[in-house]
Amino acid sequence: MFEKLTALPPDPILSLMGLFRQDTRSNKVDLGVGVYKDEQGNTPIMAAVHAAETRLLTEETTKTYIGMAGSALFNERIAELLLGNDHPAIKDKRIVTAQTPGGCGALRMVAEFLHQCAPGSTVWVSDPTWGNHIPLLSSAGLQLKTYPYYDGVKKEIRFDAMMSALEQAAKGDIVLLHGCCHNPSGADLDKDQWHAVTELMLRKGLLPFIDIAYQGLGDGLDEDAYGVRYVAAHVPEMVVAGSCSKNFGLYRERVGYLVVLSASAEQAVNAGSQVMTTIRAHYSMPPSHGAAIVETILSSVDLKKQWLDELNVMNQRINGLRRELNLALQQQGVDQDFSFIERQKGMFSFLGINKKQILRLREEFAIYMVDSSRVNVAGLASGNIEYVASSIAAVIR
Ligand code: PLP
Ligand code: TYF
Repeated sequence: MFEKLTALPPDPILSLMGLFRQDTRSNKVDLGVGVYKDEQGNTPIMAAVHAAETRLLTEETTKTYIGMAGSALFNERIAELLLGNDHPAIKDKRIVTAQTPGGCGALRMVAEFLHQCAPGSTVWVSDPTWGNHIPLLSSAGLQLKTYPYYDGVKKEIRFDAMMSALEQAAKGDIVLLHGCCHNPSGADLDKDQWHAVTELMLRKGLLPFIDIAYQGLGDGLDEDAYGVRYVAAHVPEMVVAGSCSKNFGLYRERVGYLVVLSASAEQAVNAGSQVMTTIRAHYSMPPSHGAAIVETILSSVDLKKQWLDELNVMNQRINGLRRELNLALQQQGVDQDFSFIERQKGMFSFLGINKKQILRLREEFAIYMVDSSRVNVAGLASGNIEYVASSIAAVIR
């Protein structure tokens, strides 16, 4: 059965991680995979996570199965973190939340659920979008179309072109939006743009699908959730796929969640039963440990404060590195304007350099980034920023 198989291309981001690991040069810099790094280049376990784990170790009493939706307390706390405590969608019991294996698990379960509701529906994704969106959504049977999003020359959102494309969408089509910290461009919708796209989706009967994997790593937890909260307050139905990988640093524990907003509490009950059936058909129940950590942190005043402080340090470090990289490039006397790096949000920006220059950075300077020129800003540090800036200057001259 397997003898006719051919090898498929690897995930370009994860395979770059492997190349970086094999590189023995001591000055190597990893700007590839989107994980947060501290000044020393480590991705540490957050202190609040460690403290919550210690509590769990002594207080956890059973390892029996949890249900298909995961932990009810996790689901309640995470919905509050996403939407805010007093959101009408929560008060009106119009949402169903389920703990999932990472944001990827949430994306796939939402896609399966949507395919179950309306087989073969069309999802509009931004051009460009995160590479994994394509297999995660299309493998569930959804059709993909793209709307223009990022202008690589002007370094800004192509908002008019995006709106014109979405005007062509048919009633019932799905629109995938990044809640904040757009991966890969770092260019986010502003408030007026969120209002306008919400109005368009309402008017045309489109279903909003928001992927939020970086809440708290842009401007702050509430600021980064502006779009999700606004859309949820104005539309009858929407779906959300969220991740705790970055903002809790729980990557390998696989913690995420999905939210389905329905038009009424009665419809939410039915939607919930459909979501659980979907989950049952795939993995039955999510892993517990990571979500138990999140729920412990969000249920404790002191652990929550500790986590918020740590998250603030992370987002301030990223925003500081954005300013420093722009400044360091200016000091190299480059002709290009890199001020867009300062305006963009989250871990990623496109440097806007070509493949040859990217390869030269990797081979000659041991600086790694994905082929699109997307860099993970969090991979910079005061110890390497001059080196990175001078190397970029060398290859773009
Ligand atoms: N969505 C986006 C845009 C991402 O960048 C990520 C990245 O890690 C995810 C979803 C899902 O992440 P995970 O499955 O690791 O929680
Ligand atoms: O875009 C990134 O770098 C992160 C991490 O298959 C990631 O979102 C990359 C590839 C992948 C899963 C996660």
